[in-house]
Parts: sequence; C-alpha cells; structure tokens
Amino acid sequence: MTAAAAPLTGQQVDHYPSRINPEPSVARRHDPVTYADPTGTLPRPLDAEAVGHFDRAGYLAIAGLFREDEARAHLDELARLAARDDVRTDARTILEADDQEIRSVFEVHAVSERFDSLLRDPRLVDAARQLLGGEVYIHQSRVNLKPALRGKDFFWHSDFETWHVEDGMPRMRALSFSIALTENNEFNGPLMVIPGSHHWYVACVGKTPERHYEQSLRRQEYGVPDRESLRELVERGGIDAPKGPAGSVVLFDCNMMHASGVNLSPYPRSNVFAVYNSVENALVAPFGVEDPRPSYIAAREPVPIA
Ligand code: 6CS
Ligand code: FE
Repeated sequence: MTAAAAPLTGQQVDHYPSRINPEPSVARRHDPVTYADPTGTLPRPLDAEAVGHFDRAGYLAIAGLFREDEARAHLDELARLAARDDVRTDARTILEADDQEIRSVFEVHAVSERFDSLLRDPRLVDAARQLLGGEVYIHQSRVNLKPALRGKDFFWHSDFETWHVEDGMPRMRALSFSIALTENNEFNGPLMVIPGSHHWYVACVGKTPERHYEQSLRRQEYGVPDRESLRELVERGGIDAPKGPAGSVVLFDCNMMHASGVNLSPYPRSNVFAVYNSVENALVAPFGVEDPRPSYIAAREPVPIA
C-alpha cells in the first residue's frame, strides 16, 4: 500500500500525508535513516556496528552514556523545577489529563541552565550530527515525569507523524534521545519500541482539530496508528524495552513507533527527551493544520548548536 504524495498549498510537497484519508495505510519511508557527512570532518563517536544497528533497528540503547551522579544532579534539578509555582503554571508545563500532576515540561533547556548544558552536551550532539550527516539544532526538549504508583502512559505513536502534520517537519532527518534520570526497569513504564518500524510510515485517520496539542500532550487521540498496522509492525519486528540504570540513554529515529505504559511500581521514572533535527530539514508550514504549534514545542529557527 502506498500513499501518493499530495501537492499542498505553496510549493511544499507532502511526502508523508496523514490524517487525510478515511482509511489508514502503511507505506515505505522515503528518506534515509542515516546520512553521510559530506565534509568528512565530523567526530564519529559511534562505531560502524552501532550505526548499522541504528539504521536497521531504528534505535540504540547506550548504557552509561551519562554517569549516575550526573543523572542524579539532573533529577535533583527536575525536583526543584517541579516544586516551583511559576513552573507549574507555565504554558510549557503539561499536567496530566485526570489529576494535577506534572506530566511534562517542554523547552526545558530554556527553563533551566543545567538542562541547557545537557542539551548541548557533545555526547548527545556529536552522535546526532554523525547520524544526521551535518549540523543539527534542538527541535524539542522536554522532561517527562512518571511518579511511583501513578505515572501515566503514552500510547503508540511515531513522533515524526505529529511533527510533520502539526509542526511542518518536511522529511525524516531528526532523532531523539531519551535520557533516563532514574533506573528504567520492566515495572516503571519504560520506553517500548518496535524494532524496524521506522522503515514504515503509518498514515493515521481523523482530521486534527485546531489547538490539538492542548489535549494531545496529555492524551493523544489523533495521530495514533490503527490496531491492524500496529499488529503488522510488531509481527515484523517484535517489541523491545531497553532497561538500564540512571544515565542510560535510548537514541531513536524520529519515525520509530514507540510507547510507554503506566507506572504501577513504587519506583519513580523520569527522563529527559532531547530532539535534534538537521539544519537542512527546518520546519515549513504544517501539513495538516492551519496554525503551527508554539515554538516551545517545535522550534522554528534552525540555529545550529555551537
Ligand atoms: O507531540 C509531540 O511533539 C510529542 N509527543 C509525544 C507523545 N512524543 C514525542 C513528542 O514530545
Ligand atoms: Fe513520542
């Protein structure tokens, strides 16, 4: 099944139509997963095996990318932020749908200097540059909180689908790091990925309401794949849930199908989510809504990281 590229307003061609057709569809991705560095000068922190795995599977689990004491310092900073009244009422802070708990704080690199340094850390940025073949900028950052015994879930989705439809990210040339600030174990709602799913684009059903993000960041309703497509992807690739101590990182492609469950354990789970996009893939007008989401959710200035 292939979805034909539909011409849009302006000159932008929609290579990944979604939330347009009444039926869902699964089509091959049109873009590479990894990009060569045309200058041959970028640092290459990942070896050939790691790059090959990322290409094939769409993700890489890197245990110990950060030391546990570094993760602890970031967790302390997160606790300080979450306790601040001005942070709680900030537009960038998203509360849970059915209680007053903080679910996420977006653009956390603008809220906190400590998180700003983390987002600019060469351990992240050099790997992103290597895989994306050139300069990158911060497309999105957020912290997610899943407190013990009550943290909520994120249903299966491809981030790219939302970034394309609601933010205007034209092509697949972005990736995300999920940095564990607490241990990730099988009980506290760890990130689950479908290996190989990044090779496929699942077009979703349902027209996006304007200002959809006000709901979707609490509980996503549009831009979620249908059950049959999910079943197909899992039949092909299975499911993985990388575990590891605080400081572990999961690096994954922008079109990776992923989810995470509720936290029914007494172990809290927090992570930082850092997204880098190629400067050559800057946002254009959104492909599925009138107004783009605020820049604290999707940066519109592709300022390369120094
Ligand atoms: O809407 C977004 O941009 C995002 N939502 C989810 C559930 N994951 C990634 C991204 O932060
Ligand atoms: Fe996501």
